[in-house]
Amino acid sequence: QERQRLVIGNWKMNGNLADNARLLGSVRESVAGAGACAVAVCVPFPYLSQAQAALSGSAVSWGAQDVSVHGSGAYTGEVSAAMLNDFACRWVLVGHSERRTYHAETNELVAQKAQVALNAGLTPVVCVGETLQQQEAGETAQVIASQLAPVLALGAQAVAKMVIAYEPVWAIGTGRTATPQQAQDVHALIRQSLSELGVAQVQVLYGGSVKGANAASLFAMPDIDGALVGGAALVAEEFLSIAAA
Ligand code: G2H
Repeated sequence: QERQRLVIGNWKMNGNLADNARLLGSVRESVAGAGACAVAVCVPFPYLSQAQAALSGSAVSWGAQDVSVHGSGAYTGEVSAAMLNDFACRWVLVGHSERRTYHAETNELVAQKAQVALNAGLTPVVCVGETLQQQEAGETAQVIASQLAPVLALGAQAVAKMVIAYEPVWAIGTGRTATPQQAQDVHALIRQSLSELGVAQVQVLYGGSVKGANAASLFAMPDIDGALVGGAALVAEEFLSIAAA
């Protein structure tokens, strides 16, 4: 059984009501008929309602960029999985490198967030990736393995419902994409650990300066099932050309 292709836009902390309306409108319109590739956008929390209104009934799904491990209560600034469900989110990113770097998210916390998302019926997109330093030190495989370990420990049933995104930190927003082969090598490693757990259908996305011009060559790799797109997801033409690829 083939894994479905998937392209998710990660808007990060960008957007405003007016720009979002245009972007969501273009994406909705252009993705209307497409079927080979699923398309989604992960927007800032305040715009979930706008995304829901703009995309309901379309082929495009939406989600958030983070979720709290807590259910409710005195956690100022946090957003719960139940709140994401109130806006009919399908996806939530967990462990994006920017969360790991600027908010000190650990591998264990990221796994916890993935579990909390699953418990709420959301699909967690678990992000992993090595820094430039780690890559230069030849530590890529080891870093990915430690990031994945607590996630895989959640068990095959849980992992089968996730999406994994490989995003080398050195390629994020830098314009420096991993070569298709570099990305494929890491995707193969990830695929291998998923196979060892007995899960075959998990989609593994690549992220890091994906754009219209490099998407096709990345997607030609056997273990790259789609992309998590940052900067290029803010430009309708670019985002749509990635989805078309
Ligand atoms: C990686 C990616 C999206 P960009 O962070 O998650 O961003 O495509 O801008 O490198």
